[in-house]
Amino acid sequence: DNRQSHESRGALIVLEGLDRSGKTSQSNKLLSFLEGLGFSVESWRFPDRNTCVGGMISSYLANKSQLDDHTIHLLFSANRWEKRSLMESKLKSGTTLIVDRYSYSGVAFSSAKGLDIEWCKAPEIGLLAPDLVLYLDIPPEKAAERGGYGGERYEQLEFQQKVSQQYHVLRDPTWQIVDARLPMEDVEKQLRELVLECVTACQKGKPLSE
Ligand code: DGP
Ligand code: NA
Ligand code: NA
Repeated sequence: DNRQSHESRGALIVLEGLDRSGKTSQSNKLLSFLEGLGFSVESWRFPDRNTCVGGMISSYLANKSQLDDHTIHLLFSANRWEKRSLMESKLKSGTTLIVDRYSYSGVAFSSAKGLDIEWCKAPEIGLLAPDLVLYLDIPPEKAAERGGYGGERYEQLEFQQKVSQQYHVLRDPTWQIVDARLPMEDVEKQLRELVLECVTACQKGKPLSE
């Protein structure tokens, strides 16, 4: 029985990786998996293009507007900040969040443009810390072969190679690296185990941190 007792919280689980690494498909699969086990769970993604700030980001990504690199960096961060309080209340009320991209994308993509990495990290301070980061590891060349990029601003091999290097610098002990070249079912199986372990630890009282 996986129903939440009143004091147990949900887990903040983040998927990270290059464009075309399979994050979106895997978050959908994790959502159905956890729902099937009776957990309260939602799937989120950043950027959240449905807010005003998200609309500005979306237009920038589609090359319909031009913004200074620092400006767009802060908008991506603001887009996470505007969801922070909802995120906290969901987690505290026992809902697990599977989040497609978070602060690590923020720092990896902007520092790949040459912005100072510490400057990039600063606006993320105070956001909720993920309990688990699932990094879908794929060589940029392999990702580029997968059905083509959608044509948004960052979806170019040379840039994704730089992003990949920056992700490498950002790895920390909350990360689990999964080989995203494996068949989808194998990736899914590994993610399921990692996620279950994490959700259980959070239910048992692992504290939420910033
Ligand atoms: P997606 O909707 O996951 O395809 O993300 C859109 C693009 O924006 C993708 O190339 C990754 C990039 N991105 C996501 N989050 C951030 C961020 O916080 N900062 C920057 N600079 N780029 C980001
Ligand atoms: Na994309
Ligand atoms: Na995606």
